[in-house]
Amino acid sequence: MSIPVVWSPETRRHEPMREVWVGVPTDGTEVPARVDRILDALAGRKRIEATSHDDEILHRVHDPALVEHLRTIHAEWAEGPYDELAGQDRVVPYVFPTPAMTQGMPVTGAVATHGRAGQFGYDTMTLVGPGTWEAARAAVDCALTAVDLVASGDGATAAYALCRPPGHHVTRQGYGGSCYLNNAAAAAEALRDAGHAIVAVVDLDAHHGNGTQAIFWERGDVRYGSLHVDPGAGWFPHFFGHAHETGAGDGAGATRNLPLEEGTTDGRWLEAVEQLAGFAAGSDALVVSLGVDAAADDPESPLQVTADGYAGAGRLLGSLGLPSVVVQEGGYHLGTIGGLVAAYLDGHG
Ligand code: SP5
Ligand code: ZN
Repeated sequence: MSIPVVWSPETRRHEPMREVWVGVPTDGTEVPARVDRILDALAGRKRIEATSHDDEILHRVHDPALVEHLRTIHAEWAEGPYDELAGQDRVVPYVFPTPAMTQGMPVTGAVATHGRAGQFGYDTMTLVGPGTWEAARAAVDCALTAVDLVASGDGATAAYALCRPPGHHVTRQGYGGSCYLNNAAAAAEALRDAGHAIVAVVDLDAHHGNGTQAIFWERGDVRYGSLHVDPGAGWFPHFFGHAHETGAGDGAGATRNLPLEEGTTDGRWLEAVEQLAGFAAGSDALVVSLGVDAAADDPESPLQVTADGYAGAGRLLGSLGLPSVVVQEGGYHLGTIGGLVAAYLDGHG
């Protein structure tokens, strides 16, 4: 039986328009058309619209203050003078209370909207616009509906959630990297609730999923394994994703990072996927963070993976035979993303 596709029309409502990169507005890459390109390529599969879920799971993987911030911040920004004064209709932070500023002192929440933006947003590339909340929240519903399908025992041993915007860069209390809410983390938490004692998250996106890693860093019941372009070679998210990051406390040894050289092609990439399949083996359920931005045509990464590579990854992870929720992450080349997702899902089976 082919893997069903869970989606929501609401996920089209986030329109990033711009990403402020090194201080300069550039065109947004994580565009609504991604949804339709992927849907087109998956036209032959059973399609299920996401159902609404409450915030209970979301509030366990995120600080409720982050969730409330994302729900309300754009309306608050729109009431302020930012569009009129600065020509900026979307939320962009500019001061960040990192340790460079705080030095361990108690931090008092900022009153100004433009100050508060930097308490939750950790980069300038991830703007919040009028439909961002609705889309991000619908993406979480896609992930949770996919878990329902897999957990209900009605025959679906795998389901694909067409989540947009993506989520793996979102930590417990901070958003960035074109992500707002961590869909894969919500799926992993929901699979735990469904009775799966150990859940493995395998992250195939070209970038390290620092948010998912952070959320489960000290937990032994959710493992996180990722292969990605080496942050040590100068790539986003820069500060995380090195091989020496392996978890702490109860989660010691439950994080695995496989940084890859720029230009990595299918052979070496699939060896790394095989290592991650070994890392996930023995767990009770699987979440795949399926970014297809490792592909050769993708503008956001220097990895050189082909559709055959993604099909091979699907076969390696599908052959674990675990209940699986495949969650969409990145992938920005509109001409090829649909085919890459289809290749992975065909391989996973
Ligand atoms: C989910 C996901 O794949 N997020 C990746 C975010 C990484 N973005 C890094 C951007 C670095 C600079 N890009 C310049 C292009 C500006 N449009
Ligand atoms: Zn990515």
